[in-house]
Amino acid sequence: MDKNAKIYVAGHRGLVGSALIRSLTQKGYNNLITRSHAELDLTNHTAVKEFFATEKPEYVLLAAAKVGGIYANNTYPAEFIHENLAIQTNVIHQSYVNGVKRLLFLGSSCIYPRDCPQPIKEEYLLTGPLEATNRPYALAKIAGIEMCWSYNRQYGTQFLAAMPTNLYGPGDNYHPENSHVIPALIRKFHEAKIDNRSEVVVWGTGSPMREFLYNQDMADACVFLMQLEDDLFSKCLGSNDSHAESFQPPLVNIGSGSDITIRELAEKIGEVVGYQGNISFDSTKPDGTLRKLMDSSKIFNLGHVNQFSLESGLTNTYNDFKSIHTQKL
Ligand code: GFB
Repeated sequence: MDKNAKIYVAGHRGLVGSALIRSLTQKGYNNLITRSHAELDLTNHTAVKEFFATEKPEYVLLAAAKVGGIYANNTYPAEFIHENLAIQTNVIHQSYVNGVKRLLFLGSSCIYPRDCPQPIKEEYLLTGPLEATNRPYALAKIAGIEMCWSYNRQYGTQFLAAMPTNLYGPGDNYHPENSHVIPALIRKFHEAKIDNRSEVVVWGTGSPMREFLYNQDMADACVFLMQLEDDLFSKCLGSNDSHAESFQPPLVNIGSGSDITIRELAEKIGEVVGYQGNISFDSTKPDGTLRKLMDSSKIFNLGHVNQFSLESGLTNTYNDFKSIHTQKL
């Protein structure tokens, strides 16, 4: 990508999108296009069509999505499938119509079957039933991957899907119910510390395992992929042969390479926040998938290296939480 290339970051105010802007700016890209939700509703076909026809971006990073944790996915399934299908259909199709050179479509590790062998390789896609709590979201994202694949096959586009593991970091959503586990627990532990409460209740049994990646590492990995030389980028696009014996979707996993239990995570967050009380578990709340550690060797073998440990990432995120949210609580 040329430093002056016109790059559209969809979802630039989100957890990944905001980190993408930082990463691209830091690497010298100076022609970034953004639109807030109020300026451009990506579920509106006509608005997206007009935006692409006017702006003609050369590269697209599709980080706009309806996202949330286990409770939000389970409670608003219609919104998760409808909004995600609409956003990605409009952006991917208009990217094709307007000759976008490369597009990166972001999803999530929940696209993989619930009971996958671990660590999860890209080719395990569509090999088994999905986890029920986030199936509508996962199916929308799988449709997006298939759309990238189909357009590459029929139109010769260069559309790649990147599937991050569970993400966290500054700029996250700290809502008590709709958020993911890290921002939710940061808030719970912080409030318990401030109120001198002796117990924090963590959802589920504490035994599920999760792999976590800091949002800046995710953004740097995305920019790394977009900057690959043509031959390496083409390899990431997998196989365009629909009759190929090996199943190779245009898919790259982006993870940290290790996972921990929710119990261990809660203890770590308690330490970062400086909470002295007890931790208990509410097993009436869903656990979700028991384990979803991804095999990220594809991107690691290309030379990408993550920079942030879980400890340093959690500390940065807690500082972000305090700076932005303490006043409002
Ligand atoms: O982060 P989370 O909602 O995402 O939950 P998933 C991870 C684990 O943390 C689950 C437990 O086992 C939860 O039961 N947990 C414990 C909590 N306490 C809390 C809490 O206070 N809040 C939350 N949210 N969880 C999401 C999917 O699944 O992962 C999305 O729903 C997406 O579609 C995302 O794929 C990456 O890993 O279970």
